[in-house]
This record gives sequence, structure tokens and C-alpha cells, in this order.
Amino acid sequence: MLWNPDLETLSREQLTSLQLERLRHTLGRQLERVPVMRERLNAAGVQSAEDLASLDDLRRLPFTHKTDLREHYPFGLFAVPRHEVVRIHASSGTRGKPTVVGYTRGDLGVWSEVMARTLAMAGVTRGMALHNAYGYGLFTGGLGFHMGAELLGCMVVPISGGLSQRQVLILEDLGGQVLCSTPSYALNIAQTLDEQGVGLERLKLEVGIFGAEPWTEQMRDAIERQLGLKAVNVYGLSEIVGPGVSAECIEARNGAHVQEDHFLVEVIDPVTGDVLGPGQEGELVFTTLTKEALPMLRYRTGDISSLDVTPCSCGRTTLRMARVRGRIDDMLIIRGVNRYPSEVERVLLRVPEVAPHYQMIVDRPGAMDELTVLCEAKTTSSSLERHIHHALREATGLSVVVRILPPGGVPRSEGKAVRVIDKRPG
Ligand code: DLL
Repeated sequence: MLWNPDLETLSREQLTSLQLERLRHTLGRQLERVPVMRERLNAAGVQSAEDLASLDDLRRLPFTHKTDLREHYPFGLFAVPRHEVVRIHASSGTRGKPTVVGYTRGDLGVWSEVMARTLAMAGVTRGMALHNAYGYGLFTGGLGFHMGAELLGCMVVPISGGLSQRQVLILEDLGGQVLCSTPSYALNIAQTLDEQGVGLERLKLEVGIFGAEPWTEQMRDAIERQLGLKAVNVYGLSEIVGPGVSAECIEARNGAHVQEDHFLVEVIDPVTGDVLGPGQEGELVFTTLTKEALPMLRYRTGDISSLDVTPCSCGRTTLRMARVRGRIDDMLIIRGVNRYPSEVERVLLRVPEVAPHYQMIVDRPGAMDELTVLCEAKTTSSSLERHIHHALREATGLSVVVRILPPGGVPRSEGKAVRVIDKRPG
């Protein structure tokens, strides 16, 4: 179902003209209201919103980086007076100060709208019981899904993350049909179901809406099998709005439709900053088109993906982004071989004897980096370590140390899984 058929099926021409109008408006507000941005835009030769003749002129605007938010922490990039800000969230980054983001009442309206679209895209309809196990609090997951689900008319169960045994009890007793959580936490719930002896026939789960961390098709298969639902991918980041920047449709489940009337997307070469074409992999960059409190011009996400402009069977005309392979910062460089954790996940989850829980430890015991992969076996097998070592080397070129831990040995997540622990000095 389309939540907003008019805006989700605009022709490219209509969309481009709407985007240009909104971009000019956003740029005008930045120039007028955010001194730091005005200085930077002026330095790049942009004096007024009228300097943008077409969307191609977006390339004239400077990028915004996460460090800009840190430097002007907490409110320095806000474009409205403090009394218009009705909500604060913060990014989940663990290093240093968090990234603080703010919303006006209007911003919360847009966010609810894109989340209602996201849920409708996943096949969720009015009246369904939605079990929301994303964390509530400064993290955008819990409240973002909550608002969209209420707007759509779901019966929201705001359970938040954690306390897995309670999750199972509530899921069964309240008949949750839609599960919202990180993919790693969904597996945690699945494991608890198993431990509690609660069979899938006792649940009413139909669909799961998972995101907030990279995950693979192999992980999708494992979750669908273990929870008896259809899993869709949702993407977003606090700096742009939170969840709801893009999401998969249940019909195709082949790339996430970007909500292009609110967020303008580009993919760039992370080194040169050049804009790349459809199908070319690079760093996602978003510009907000309707945000009031904290508009963002060309925000560099650090996330690696590519864009698909071919038509989708669901009828939406918005372009789609491929699954995020990982964050540039999370790339592992092991003895000259560059790989993302998701590439290791893909190989591990193809090994039937391995449970879908893993963690990687990077260390430098001598002169060379060493990668240890921790995983758990479903059944005891003496040759499993060797088998995984071989499979990883074949598929990724990485030579790693494999350690099989007893069931439960790999730390479980309640939100975003910590996939990589970097113990390298410095
Ligand atoms: O994770 C927002 C969100 C909540 C998205 C719930 C989806 C569901 P942040 O905490 O600011 O916001 O983290 C944003 O998480 O830049 C990506 O690196 C990563 N990320 C989010 N969704 C996906 C996804 C929320 N579907 C950062 N696939 C982003 C891969 C994702 N990575």
C-alpha cells in the first residue's frame, strides 16, 4: 500500500522541480539563519538561493561533515530559535561527545509521515499490533517508529530494547504482528524464543522492519527462518532525520526507496568528492529539503552504497539505494586487504553449522594486523575452524584466526551489534 500515492509516484520532472524549489528554500534559510553556514557558502561563491539554477548546481555547495556538528556542539548549526525546538535526539556514536540533533513540530510531522510511508511500504496496515523493540531515548529508532506507527493507526507496543524474556512474553500475549528492531536484536529474540520453548505457531508475526546497522541477505534468510516473518530493510541516520530516510518495499525488497521529496541523495567518490552515477558504489551524501531545526546541506554519511534508478515493481517512482555495505570508518585493512565486516558476515552465514552470531577482533600482536573471527557452532564439528578459515580466505582474500565459542559465547546486542573490536595500538 502507498501511504502517500501522490508524492510517492511523482514523475522525475515533477520531483526535480519540487526538489529544486525546496532546496532553494533550505539554502535561503541556511544563508539567513546559520552564520557558520553563511560564511562557508559565501566562501564557495554562493551568495543567494537564486544562485542555484538547477539541481546540478548542488555540486557547488560545500559538504557538511560529522565533525561540523561536533565543532558546533550542541546547537551551533540549528536554524531556528531554541523555543521552536520541541525534541532532541543524539547519535549513538561511542567516541567522544554525541551528535545532537533537533526537531521543530514541523520536523516531527515530516518524520512521522516518512515513517508511516516506511511501514505502509512494508505491508503494515491500520490496526496491526506493532512490537517496537528499537531503543527509546536519545536514539532515534524507538520514537521514530513509534510516531509513524501511531500515524498509520497501529496498536503500538513500545517495549524498547532489552529484557529478551519479557519481549517473548509480550510478543506472545499481545499478538505482535510487526517486529521492529535491529537485525542483531531480532536474532537475540529468536534465540530466547527457542530457549523458552515458544514455538512460532504461538506467535502472530508477519513482518519485521530491521535496520540501524549493516546486515546481509544471508542474515535476512536466518531471521526469516527463525522468526517466521518477512524481513525488510530500513535505513536512516539521526543527522538527516532518523529511521525513514529510505526503506524497502515488500513487493520487490530490492533496494531501499529514498524519500526523495524530503531528502536529496548523491553518491560520491569518498576520496575525490566527485559525484558518481547510478550503479557506482561510493559514499552516500544527503541534503535535507524540508528540515527546519537542523537542515543539512550535502551531509557526508560515511556509508557505502549505490543508487538504482530503474523502475520498481511496487509502482513507486523514487530511486533506490543498495544495502549499505558498511561505514568507511569500519573498513578492515588486514595486511593490505580491505574488507567490510558485512563481507565476513556473508561468508560465515553461508556455513550451515555456524550460528548467526559473530564478532571480529583486530589486533597487531607484532608488526602485522591480525583478524580473529569469533563465532558459535550449532553442532560440534572438529573441522569447522579449518572450514571457515578456508571459506573466508577463498571469498575475501583474508587470512584470519577463527575461534569457535560455546553457545552464547559471542556477546549479544540489545541495539546495534558491536561487530568489530579494534585492539590495535593507537
Ligand atoms: O540508526 C537510525 C535508524 C534507526 C535507522 C532504526 C534504521 C532503524 P544513527 O544512530 O544516527 O541512526 O546511526 C546511523 O547507522 O549512518 C549507518 O551507518 C547505520 N545504518 C542505519 N540503518 C542502516 C541500514 C539510526 N539499514 C548509522 N543498513 C548510519 C546499514 C545502517 N547501516
